[in-house]
This record gives sequence, C-alpha cells and structure tokens, in this order.
Amino acid sequence: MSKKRYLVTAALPYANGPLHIGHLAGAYLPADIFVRYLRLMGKDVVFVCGSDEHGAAITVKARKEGTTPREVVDKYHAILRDTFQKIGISFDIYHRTSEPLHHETSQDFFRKLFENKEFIEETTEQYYDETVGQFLADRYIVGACPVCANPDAYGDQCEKCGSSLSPTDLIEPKSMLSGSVPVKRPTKHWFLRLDQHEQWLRVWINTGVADHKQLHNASDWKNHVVGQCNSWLDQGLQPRAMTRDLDWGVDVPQEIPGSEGKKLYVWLDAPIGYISATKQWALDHGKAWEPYWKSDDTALIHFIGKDNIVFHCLIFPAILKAHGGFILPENVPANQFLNLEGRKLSTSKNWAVWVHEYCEEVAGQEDVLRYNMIKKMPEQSDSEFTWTGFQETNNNELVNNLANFVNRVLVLNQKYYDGVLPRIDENCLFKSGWNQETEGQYNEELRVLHNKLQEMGAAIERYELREALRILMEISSAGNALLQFNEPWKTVKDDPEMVKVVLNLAVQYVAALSVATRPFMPFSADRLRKMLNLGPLQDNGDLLDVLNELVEGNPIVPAHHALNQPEHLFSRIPDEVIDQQIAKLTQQDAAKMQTESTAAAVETAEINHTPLAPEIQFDDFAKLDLRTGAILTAEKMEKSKKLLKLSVDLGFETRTILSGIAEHFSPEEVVGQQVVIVANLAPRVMMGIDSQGMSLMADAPDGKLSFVSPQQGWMNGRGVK
Ligand code: B3M
Ligand code: ZN
Repeated sequence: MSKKRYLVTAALPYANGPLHIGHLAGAYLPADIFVRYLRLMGKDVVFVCGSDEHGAAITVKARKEGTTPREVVDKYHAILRDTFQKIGISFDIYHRTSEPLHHETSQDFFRKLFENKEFIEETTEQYYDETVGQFLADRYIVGACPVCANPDAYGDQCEKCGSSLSPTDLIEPKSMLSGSVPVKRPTKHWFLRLDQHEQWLRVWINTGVADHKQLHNASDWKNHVVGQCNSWLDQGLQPRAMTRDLDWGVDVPQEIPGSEGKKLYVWLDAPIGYISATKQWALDHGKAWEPYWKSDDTALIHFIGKDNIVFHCLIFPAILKAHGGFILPENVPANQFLNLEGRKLSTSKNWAVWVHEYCEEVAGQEDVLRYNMIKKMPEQSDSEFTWTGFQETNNNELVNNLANFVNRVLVLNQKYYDGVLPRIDENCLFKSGWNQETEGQYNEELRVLHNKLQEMGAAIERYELREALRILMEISSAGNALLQFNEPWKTVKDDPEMVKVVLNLAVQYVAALSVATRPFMPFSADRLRKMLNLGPLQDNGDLLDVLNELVEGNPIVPAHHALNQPEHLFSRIPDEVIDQQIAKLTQQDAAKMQTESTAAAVETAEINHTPLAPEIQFDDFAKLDLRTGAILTAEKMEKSKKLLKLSVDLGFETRTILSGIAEHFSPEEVVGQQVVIVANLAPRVMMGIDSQGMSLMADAPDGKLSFVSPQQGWMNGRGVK
C-alpha cells in the first residue's frame, strides 16, 4: 500500500436486470470493503462504477420486453443505482455509459487507436439472420459451448464455464432473434491487433514488468486470474473486432470512412466507462482526473467476476497501452462464482436472491447480507449461499458473538458507572481475553488489539476478505472471553478496581470495532458510534488514528466519556423468515418453469401442427376402453433396440405390453410410472410375445416422448374419458 493514490473500479453491471447476490459477492462488496478500508487509512482513493448500457445484453432485453433500449437502461439504471445505495456500496460516482461524456471519451479512444494504426480493417464472413435482417454478434447468437458443451452459450461467452467465445466457436449456432440457423455474410470491421500485444502481455501478467519497469508484484495476483490469462495467451491472441453492425451503442467516429451503421463493440466502450466516470467525478468535485489514470504513483485496481477476466487483464490493458499515456492495472482481484442452494445463480432462470427485494423484505438487515456474502465470498473457488447458513451465521456469529459482546459491555458500564467511563489504575492485572492463563495488563492489551487490527488490514490489502472478517470477529470473541474470564458481575464487589479496568478495556474493544467493522458492515459501524456516543466516522484516516493510539498503549475513548444507552446491534432471525425466503425461491423457480413450458408449447404449436385426422362420432370414441395403470416391471428385449417389455398393473389384472420406448427411457426409469392404457386393443404378437395393449404417449417435434399419465397415486384400472 505504498501508492500515492488509488483508482478502484467495480465491473459496470449491464442495465438489463436488477442486482443479485452473486454480483454483490463477486465484485461490488469486495471493492467496497477495500475502498472503505483505504479511506479509513487516510488514502486518496476514488471508487468508480456505472451502468453498462450498451451491447446486445440491452437490445435483446428490449426486444424481449417489447420496448426500447432507452427505456430498458433508464429503468434498470435507476434500480441498480438505488440498490447499490441501499446495500451500502460507497461509489464516489455511479455513472452511465449512455452519457454524452462517455460517448465522446470512447470515440476519442477509437480515433487514437485508429491513428496509431492499432486496427486492421477487414471484411469477414459473419453470421447473419436472414429472417430479421441483422448480423448476429455476441448475445444475438446462441449455441453449444465448445469448452463445456453447455447448449445455451452466447456468441461472446459461456455463462456456465465462464469461457469467452466468438460466434464462430459455437456448435450448432442459432439466432437469438428468430431461432433460425444463421448464414454467413461479408461485413467490414476494425480489428484490434491483439496478436501484436501478446508478447508484452505475457511478460506483464507473469512478472509484473512492462516497459522495463516493475509495475506490480506478480505473486500478488490470484492464481486463478493468472491461470486464466495464461490459458488465453497459450492459445495465441487473435485480432478482435472492435466494432459491430448495430443501431444501439457508441457510433464509430463519423470522419472514419465506412463508419456508417457501425457501433463500438461494447467491450471496447464499457471499460472506457471507468475513465469517463472518473472524468465526471472530477468535474463534479473540481478535481483533475488525469493523475488517477496517467500517473505512475496511482494504483489502478479492477474488481470483477471471473467471467470478465480476459477483458480486464488482456484486452483493456492492450487498449490502454495501444492508446498510450495510461497506467496498467496494479491488480485484478477477480472472484469466482457464488452458487445458491446447490445451483448456479441465474438471472434468466430467476434462480437468484435479488438484492433490492432483500432490502425490502428483510429491511434493516443490510449488514447481515453483507456479512454473509463476505463469509461466503468465492475468493479462490466457487462457493455457496444457503438460507439456513444465512440464519445460522446471523444467530451464532452476529447475535451471539458481536451483538452480545457490545450489549454486555454497554449494559455493565451503565449499571456500574452510569455509563461514564471511570478513571482506572493501569497496573491492575486481570485475565487476558486472548488467553485465560495469561495476566492481562491494560496498555499491553491495547497493543494486542492494535496488532489484531493491523493483521486485519493486511488481509484486506492482500484481498483476503474472508480472512479479514475472521480476524474482526476474533476481536469480538476475545472481548467476550475477557468478560467471561473475569466475571465482572461476580467480582465487582470484591475487586472493583479490576472490574473498572476490564470494563474500560472492553469499551476500547467496542470502540475499535466501531471503526474496524466499517468496511464490512457500514450501517452497524454507524450504530456502534452512536451507542458509544462517538462522532460519526469521517472515512478519512479514522482507523489510522485508532492504530496510532493503540500502538502506544493509549485508549481510544478517554476516562469520563459518557456512553449512550445500548440498543441491539443484531437480532435473531426466526425460522419463518428463512422458510419464506426458501418458499419464494421455489415459487420463482416453478413460475419460471411454467412460463418456459408455456412458451415452448406455443413455439411447438407454431412449428409443428399436424393436420387433424378426419372427424369421428362420439360412438367411435366410446369404443376405446382407456384405463389407468402402473408399470410394475420393465426389461429390455433382446435383439430389439426399440422395445421395452412392460408388465402393467390394471388393478383387476396384470398385462404384458411391448412398448417402443427403449430409445427414450431406461427400464429403471419407467418402473412405477403411472400410465393410460388402451385396454381393449386386440393383442398382437411381436418377437414371439403377446402384447396386450398400448400405453398412450405424447410426442414433441424433436422426437421426445412423454407418458400420458393420471395424477400420481391414481387407482389402477379406472376408466379414462
Ligand atoms: N457489463 C459484463 C458483465 O456484467 C459487463 C462488465 C463490464 S465491465 C467494464 O458481466
Ligand atoms: Zn462453457
């Protein structure tokens, strides 16, 4: 932490949907903790973010909702901005890429790269949807991922494995717009010569050296980040198109020949959004933006999720270098993915906890979510959030440890000293909260507290936020132990001087926590300050001041200071709240499946409506004797790929039925299945066996079969009408 100033960025979320807990744990919370800590250490730091309002993510959404890109971004920009504020993400500016300042800034970049001959202009064959009349880049095209075989990968990226893709990588590509198979058509674009940047990028990523300068320490970067970069570099960087045929986005500067109808690729303009946001912040505050982007004594740090690694570690650095005059990121501490209740979080599948809904439904508990997210932060590998884990963590750690400690300290001080800190004898010994066997001495214990806070800060500086949080809670545990070991409620009569020291020390612990919790749980820090009757934090060197006192063995809160009445910092979360949240998640999922199957049904009807068979009379229908039954046993027929031999319980008798479903179902799958049987169908001998009936099946255009079944548990042998 030796740099003069810091420019911290958090990935610009696409303004096409609200924020879920995966976003929070991936990029925003780690960035916020880091920035809040820097502020507490008195550092010069600017924290920028904003909505990413371009790209297919936006236009596809607009199409889906039958509205315009402008309406989509206005709606979600407002939601995102308010959600960040509610959950306490303390951006210095939350900008938008649809702002004119951003368009100008990105166009200037494009011009400069153009002048610097960083592009090659090339006409290539790209996928085109003939039914809609549009080229299909990025999210306009879907297909199977060549890396993990996920069938729903986008043209720019696979959300399942995080691989970055281009449309031509996709297996069996399909247009997102019409579902049709795209054709290839020629179109001209500007390609960034990433191949020419490969060499220096490799050296820089692996050693931290660029332009003969040691810019960062390569071992400070996370292994998985460096690993992903190297796997890209090992495949060889190819020129990458920096423009698109679209009508929403930043225009390619007019004076460039052939610019008509061409927009900047969203991954060119979005990271430049960090720069435009800094410019706007500087304008708003009468500051200069350049030092934050152009001065060697600035540390630029990008907080992102792992799916954005290549853009921030290879492509954007190449763009910055190609432009010239800009610094490179000092670190890109990307996180992995957070899962939810055993499944991947997914916006499109509505398998998510939406942060704005949480803030409404579990109001006043913003810090509980933050705490849980940090505890489960996917720093080195994917991790998992569960609602029961959330409850346990709250009840065991926040309530039983932290809130309990604070409450006991404040209540006892009120009870014995009317809330006014007594003067103490510093030489009076007691049992240390860190080790019952050790004799604690007031000033010495304050130095231990100093060391713990310093350890916590060092962990934040290494981007090990789970570890930092653990140390924070260790301080609270030691505080509880201090009370437990010395039992002031028993000793206050016989040893009042010792109790004064213990309770005074405990207040110093709470005071330290009122500062140290700030990066993690800012709302609780504010409440602690109030309970302690200490002024609000200035977010400007507050922790540094505390450390400077403690290292000398000096208290943070002086004798005679009057404390306020305690309130509960956290309260137990009852089962009902958790049950409700789990039920809500299940309902969201069911509702989504319902809409999907309705949509699929509509689609199917459109694709495949076989002409109706000739009309029949009721009597014709009444001739059919349909009965409910259950499959008792099933086995494969030797020498037949298609047939399964079923025995079906019809209640009054058991039938042997040969069914042509062996390519669709395994025998194990169908045993127990309830079915509808044509019970009066004339028996037929197949492969030497008498087949006594037929089960009804529904088919799909792709050839899939499904049993037509009565409700589970329906009595066998009943008529079907
Ligand atoms: N909007 C992609 C994403 O949300 C993108 C990040 C831009 S950061 C410059 O994954
Ligand atoms: Zn994949």
